[in-house]
Formats: sequence, structure tokens, C-alpha cells
Amino acid sequence: MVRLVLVLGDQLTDDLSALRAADRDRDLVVMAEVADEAAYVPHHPKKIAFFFAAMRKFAARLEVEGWRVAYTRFNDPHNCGSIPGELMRRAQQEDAAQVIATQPGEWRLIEALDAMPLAVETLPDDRFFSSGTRFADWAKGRKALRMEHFYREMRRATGILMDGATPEGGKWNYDHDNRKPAKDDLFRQQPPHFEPDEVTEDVLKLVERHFPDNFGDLRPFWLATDRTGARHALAHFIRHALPDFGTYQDAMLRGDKFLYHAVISPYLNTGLLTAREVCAAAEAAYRAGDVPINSAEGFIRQILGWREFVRGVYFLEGPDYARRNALNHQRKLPAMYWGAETRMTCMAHAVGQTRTDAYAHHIQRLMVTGNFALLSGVNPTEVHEWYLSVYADAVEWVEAPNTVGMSQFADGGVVGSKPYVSSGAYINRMSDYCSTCHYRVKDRTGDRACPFNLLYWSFLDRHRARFRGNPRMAQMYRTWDRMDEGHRRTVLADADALLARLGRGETV
Ligand code: FAD
Ligand code: DLZ
Ligand code: SF4
Repeated sequence: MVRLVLVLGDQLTDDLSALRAADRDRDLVVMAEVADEAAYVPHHPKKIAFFFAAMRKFAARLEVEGWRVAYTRFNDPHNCGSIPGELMRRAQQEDAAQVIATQPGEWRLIEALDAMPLAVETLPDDRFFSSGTRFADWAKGRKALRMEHFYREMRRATGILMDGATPEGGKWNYDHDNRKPAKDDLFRQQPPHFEPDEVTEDVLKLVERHFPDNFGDLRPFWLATDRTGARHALAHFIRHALPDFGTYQDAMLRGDKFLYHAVISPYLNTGLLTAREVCAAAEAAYRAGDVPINSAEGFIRQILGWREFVRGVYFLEGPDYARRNALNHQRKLPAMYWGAETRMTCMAHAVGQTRTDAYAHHIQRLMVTGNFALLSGVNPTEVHEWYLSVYADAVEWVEAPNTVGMSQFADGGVVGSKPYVSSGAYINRMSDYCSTCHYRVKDRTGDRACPFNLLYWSFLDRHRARFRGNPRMAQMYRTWDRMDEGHRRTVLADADALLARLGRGETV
């Protein structure tokens, strides 16, 4: 009897476990562009187009390789609008009762598959270095889960950047050499842009028609939508940007959206690239002498360390993870996140490039938009839904731990041991934003004081009971407590006034 082989939009990998388990001569691959996936948050139009175009091309490739594929387009009049609905429709058409699936990357879909009246065999997603079981074993009995410890174990287990039993170069982590600000450089290479072909152009027209009001610019559309393009993007990064990745990984510039970042997360998260091949390419460049250790290690840590770690946390913590709100923050997400006017240059730039490119790099996400939401007490579920919507690389298993955990501390300290908060001084050190800002980064009080300066102290003051015993925050509280009491009162009053303006929807 024919079995249905489900391939989701983020499972576009040739040796996906579901495809390996299936019989090409007998089984039917099911892929579907459905309203439930395309509209459960208001995705950026570039993100929807990227997923649909990549899905169509992957389906066409499977057919060339001899698979029978039932592919449902978004505007097919028979489209049931959901993954379970499409599986049921195909099951009736084919008289099938069994489904083979690779575990989805989101609890919502795992639960939907579990609830189906068909026999669904869900296989582990082994495109990752670590399995859920391995992570759970590592986590068992630990008081706190720390990425750095997990990362070292992964280095040992995989042998990546190892010299026998010791880390390559003698150190596990070279961040000490990193974190330099960058200067404008007209000759810095930009990530390759890919002209839409006929398949992509069809998808762009469909997205224009069906999602006209979603936040974000659909055109110019420049992402790769197949494996060949994704591999080209990877090779370009390794050659042109990886050598400086480490040194400048935290830098931000008004005139350069991408700096030395890889811009490969959409390809990794859909499966067009695998984590193994990306780490292998970076390690090979290091061993060939083309890339210094601080960059190779820093980059590999993001994938072998952070990416695997947050995935482990997402599945270990369970389906309620994305809704946590440990700090009980309730403010609505300010309209500036959806492009409303702001006088803050850093926010305008981070949101602006999110709108045009469905991309912002890690420090923009963490220390600009994330930092501002956390300091001003925005409800983390709203923050989570924003990040899930606006980035082309956003799938919940990776987005939620980064947003709810790392950036908003809403998981109470599972991902990070302290909240990532900073005043304007950090942004000023790492970027050229402040020199053109309405606000003054050096001002600590008053109408023109940088909002980060006001909100930073008011956040620490508000959450003193929770954080004062945290050894990593003791210095911050000592600094605050040493300030003159009158000054402290002014800071808190100015912060309250700013928050009130934000609450009234006034431009900040
Ligand atoms: P680079 O800086 O060049 O890094 C290389 C690769 O390392 C990335 O492609 C990515 O696969 C991996 N990586 C780097 N940092 C992380 C991290 N913290 N967690 C997991 N993988 C990492 N990443 C996503 O892939 N999807 C998301 O939805 C997402 N949401 C985020 C939300 C917030 C609030 C924050 C602070 C970070 C988020 N990240 C997310 C992590 C990180 O910002 C992106 O992976 C990175 O910006 C992607 O751009 P890049 O390919 O140029 O990355
Ligand atoms: C992100 C996305 C979008 C926009 N559309 C689809 C779709 O129509 N069909 C599909 O199979 N997958 C889509 N995806 C990706 C899924 O939402 C993704 O598989 C889940 O987030 C699980 O990780
Ligand atoms: Fe951002 Fe403050 Fe600098 Fe303005 S002064 S760009 S608000 S950090």
C-alpha cells in the first residue's frame, strides 16, 4: 500500500530521514503551500516567497530523481489550508493510511501530526549534530544549562577544530580577540544576490496578490532558492567574509547591513545547506591557512554551539516555552517595530533593514531591537511573534529560544545566566549610529538623553529583587547604588516619562 511522505517547507534536504525511509517506487511525497503555515503570524513577504520558491524547486528536483510528488500550490482551489488537511486529502485520493514524517521543528505541528487519524511514523531529524536524547542526557542533573559547556562537548564529540583531545590553537574560545567596531569600507564584499528566475517570479506575483499588507518589502528579491545558489552563497562567504567574521562580528554600521556575516541562516534552516557541510567548509578554510582561528572558531561556535544548543533547549523545555513571561512584562510592542517613525537611529536602521531584507544580524537583533523591547518591558509573546514574522530565517525552534530566552529573559534564565541589557554606550562603541541620532548617547537625563541610558537603569531598579543576587550583575547594582540619590530619582522619572510617551503611541 502507498505511504505518504511528508516534506515540510523547512525540510528541503536530499537525505531527509523521511525520504530515506520511503520507497521511491511505491510512496508519494506530499508537499503543500498552506494558509495555516503562511499566515499563523504575518510573515514578511520575502520569507513567504523564499519558502514557497524553495519548496517548488525542491519538489521539481525530487521528481527529476524519480519520486512521485503531490505538490499543492497556495491558490489551488482544492487546497485544504493546513498540513493535516492536505495529508487527509491525499490519503483519500491514494487510499493511503500511513504517513512517514521527519519530526517538525515546531511543537504546533508535532501536536497536529500526533492528533491525525492516520498512522504517522515520525522519524528524528538527524540533520543536526545532536539529537534530542543526547541533549537531554547532557542536560540531566545540571543546575544550569550553559552553551559554552555544551559546545565543548560537541567539539570533542565531532572532532571539529580539535587537535586530538585539545582544542585547535589551545583555546576553546577566541572571543577575547573579537568584538571590534568596523569602519566604512566601499570594497567590502556583499553577499551574492540572486535574480529571480521564472519559478521565483511566479511565486513573487502570488505573494503580491495574497499578502499585500504584510510588513516588509517583497522586491527586490535576492535570496537563493535552491541548493546550487545556497552553496554559492556559502562559498562566497568562506572566501570573502569569514576571515574577518570573528573580529567584527558585533559591529554595526549605517552603510552596511551585512558586514562580515554569512547570511546563510535561511538556507540552513530550510535545509538547502546542512550544518555539517557549513562547519566542514569553515574548518577546511582554516586548515588551508585562509582563515584565522578567531574567525573559524567564532563562526563554528555559532553553528555547532549556539544553533545546536537552542534547538536542544526548545525541545527539552516543552510546548509552553514560547509563551513564557518570567519578568511579567505586559507592554504592547511599540509601532516603531512595524516601521512607524522613530528618532532613534539604531532602531530605525535595525527595523529598516528588517523591512527591506528580512534580515538583521545577531547584534542588531539582540542589542538593539531585543534590548529595547526588554528594557521597556514589552510582552515577550508579542516580541516572539514579531521575530518569528519578520526574518527569512525564522522557524520556531531557533527563533523562540533566541527571543524568549536569550533576548527577553522570559524563560527565567534557561538560555542565559543574565539578561542581555545595555545602555547606549555599548551601541555607541559597536556602531556609527549615535553620531546621527536625535538623542545624545552621553546624556543620562533630560529630553534628549539616549532612551537606552534611561531605560537601562530603570529596568535594573524595577527588577532589583530578582537580579540583585546574581553575581554577574553585582557590579551594575553597585554602580547604580553609588549614584547620587537625586540623580537616580531624575533618571527614573525621565524613564517613566519616556515609557508613558511610548504607551500613548507618541514618536520616541
Ligand atoms: P552569522 O552571524 O554569519 O552566523 C552564522 C550562522 O550561525 C547563522 O547562519 C546561524 O545559523 C548560526 N547562528 C548564529 N547565532 C545563532 C544563534 N544565536 N542561534 C542559533 N544559530 C545561530 N537565528 C535563526 O536562524 N533564526 C531565527 O529566527 C533567529 N531569531 C533570533 C532572534 C533573536 C532575538 C536573536 C537575538 C537572534 C536570533 N537568531 C536567529 C540568531 C542569529 O541572529 C541569526 O542566526 C543570524 O543573525 C543569522 O544571520 P547570518 O547567517 O548572517 O549569521
Ligand atoms: C515558514 C513556512 C511557510 C511560510 N509556509 C509553509 C508552507 O506553506 N508549507 C510548509 O510545509 N511549510 C511552510 N513553512 C515552514 C513551516 O512553517 C515549518 O515547517 C514549521 O515552522 C516547522 O518547523
Ligand atoms: Fe540608539 Fe541611543 Fe545611539 Fe540614538 S543615541 S542611536 S537611541 S544608542
